[in-house]
Amino acid sequence: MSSTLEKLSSEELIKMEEKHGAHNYHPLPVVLSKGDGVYVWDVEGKKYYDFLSAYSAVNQGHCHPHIVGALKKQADTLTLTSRAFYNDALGPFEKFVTEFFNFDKVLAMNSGAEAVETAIKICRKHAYEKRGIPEDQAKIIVCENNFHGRTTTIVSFSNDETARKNFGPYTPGFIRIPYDDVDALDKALQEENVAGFLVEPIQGEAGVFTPASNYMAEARRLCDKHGVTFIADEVQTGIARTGSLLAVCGNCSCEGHCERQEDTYVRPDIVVLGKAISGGVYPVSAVLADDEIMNVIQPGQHGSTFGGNPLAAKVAVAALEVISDEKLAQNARKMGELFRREMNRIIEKTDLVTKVRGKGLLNAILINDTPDSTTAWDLCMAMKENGLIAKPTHGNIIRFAPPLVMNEEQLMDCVAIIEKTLLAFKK
Ligand code: IF1
Repeated sequence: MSSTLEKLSSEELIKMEEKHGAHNYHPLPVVLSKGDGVYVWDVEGKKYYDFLSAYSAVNQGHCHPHIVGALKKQADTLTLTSRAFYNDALGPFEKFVTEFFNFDKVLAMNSGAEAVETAIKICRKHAYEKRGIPEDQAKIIVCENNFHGRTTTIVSFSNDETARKNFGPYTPGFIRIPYDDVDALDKALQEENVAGFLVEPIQGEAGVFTPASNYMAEARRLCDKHGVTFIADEVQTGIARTGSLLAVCGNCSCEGHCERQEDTYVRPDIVVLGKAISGGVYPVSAVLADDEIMNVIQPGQHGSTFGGNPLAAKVAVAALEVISDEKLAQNARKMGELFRREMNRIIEKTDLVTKVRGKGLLNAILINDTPDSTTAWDLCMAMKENGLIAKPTHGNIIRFAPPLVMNEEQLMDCVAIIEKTLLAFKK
């Protein structure tokens, strides 16, 4: 048995995962052992810019001292009570979060998928008990190319065969429509027993598809017109990633976290949060809603062992304080505009990239090759050699999502690495 003190190489650690771990991922061959702010280091000590941020969970930067400090302090005090009893951390977390996002109530869970499942359950229950939809008949509208997690119910309404094949039988009660298509939404809302519309304000995994600027406002208008619950999945786009506290509204009603980005203020009925609500320090997710909707959940009807535990509560409050105190939404907006300007400048110099799209610091470039080509992967491998790590999503699209604490000098350093890699790349 090798001693845990023995320093294993990247190669040895990759082999160890291959042998002992399920093969449910195909990571880039880099083995990280340290993170600080926008940087990560591999086991051999090579330094990289992190341009994925653990899929937008590390918006506040790796190992942010304020968040890690909150974790350490609470870890020495009380980590888990279960909800069989009260504790002195959950109430203050719930007060902080509901005031931060301007909703009456929050239901804390652990993973993003759990929070999406929670939103689906609340939406269905509210439809039966408050909107008179016959029990077991509720339908929820979702979009083509959605990604909301990997539970059996969630993959039931996915159209990504890799994510859903051979996981049936599938959960019924979902209608799938094209994304960013207001007419298709209006038509689907006229079907019988529609309870909700679940949508990502920007489709992340699908390849950072940014819809028309009025799509969320139109979704709000149509859900109001048909009396349907509007559910925004902000697990990836939320917590300042797109230049606003929440992507759905393009601003937030709580002054100070970000200024108005769109001229309309869109407020969903249910918001789903995860990832960066804890700054990537601890699994925390949450569902926000007002009393009229949230109060359909009564004691014993939903929960989880770790949901809203003291450690999660303290970490999440600290993580959100960082978002506000360091004005990360404003920085994401400014750095994102600079990044897309620079990417468009580079696109003029190479036929390898056809487009850049995104909002705030959630961006992606489209590689001029087929989705089944290895070009995007090979480019990520070349960028890794040049000190920047990112990973393709769906074949020929590379997502770029650095921590929101990135400053202009660091961003321009990353642009130089991307430009150097693209201009030197030979297919
Ligand atoms: C993986 C990407 C995928 C999400 C949205 C809910 C969840 C996610 C909008 C579920 C999770 C993660 C999952 C991770 C890779 C990453 C991801 F889009 F961010 F890149 F897969 F699509 N809603 N996204 O993006 O949250 O249960 O994971 O906490 O599964 O490979 P989770």
